[in-house]
Amino acid sequence: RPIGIFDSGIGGLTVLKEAMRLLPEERFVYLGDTARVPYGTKSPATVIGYAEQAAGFLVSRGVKLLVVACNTASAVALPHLAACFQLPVVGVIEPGARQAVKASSRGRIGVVGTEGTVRSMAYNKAILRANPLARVVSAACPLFVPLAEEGWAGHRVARITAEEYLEPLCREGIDTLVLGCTHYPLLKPVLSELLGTETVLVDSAAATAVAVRDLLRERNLSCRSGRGGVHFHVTDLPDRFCRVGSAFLGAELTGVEQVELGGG
Ligand code: DGN
Repeated sequence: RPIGIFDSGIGGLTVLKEAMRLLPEERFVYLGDTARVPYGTKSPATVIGYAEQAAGFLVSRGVKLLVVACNTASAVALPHLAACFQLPVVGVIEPGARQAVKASSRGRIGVVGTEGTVRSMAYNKAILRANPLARVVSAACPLFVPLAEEGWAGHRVARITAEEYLEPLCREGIDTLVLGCTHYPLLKPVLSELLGTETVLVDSAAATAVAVRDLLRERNLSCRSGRGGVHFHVTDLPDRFCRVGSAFLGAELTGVEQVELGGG
């Protein structure tokens, strides 16, 4: 059976990329809710409703495990999804938070994400659960999303934007920065140039792929001899998803199917 993975749009492809790299024998079903993106600016109630429908679609495809690749959806909807569906559910927050605690030398951890993720304090709480002595500062960086989608992650506009957003975190003397949004791994070069080598960048996408592998092993759900592969679904026309998404996945996107999610 395949692994189900959803996001509000193309961003979750950064999580899929890491998961496919780590688990090449597994099959994946990906859903990008492109008709309703962004989730990052919406209220928790709205995001919970969207996430339930997205998860329901994947569960109806017979997936064995659900990956909530969207940070915003993970931040507000994870307990609801785990209660609604009878299968293991992995979000991106917990793995990213644990990785940050491990990587941090002085426990001064910065978190960047969408407005919804930052407002939820989900990373702050998860980090403090793993290290009650940590000091967490967070900042919403909404402009990083369109910059990454525009292919401007390496542009000077991205550098100036990052300087503005990260200035308060730098003032706090962070030693670790969690990239708490699916789009931010694309800005890694700009961010590491800005923060210098002493600040560790934690990529929630990569940490989540490891958590998925560990959970599959633990539950005896790993596929040992498959040929892998992925089937893509979107809720709006596939054109933009294919064009913009290939930079996120690092591969061509083909055979993308448009679907409708029930419940409106
Ligand atoms: N996928 C979203 C996240 O990781 O929070 C970013 C895109 C969005 O919905 N704004």
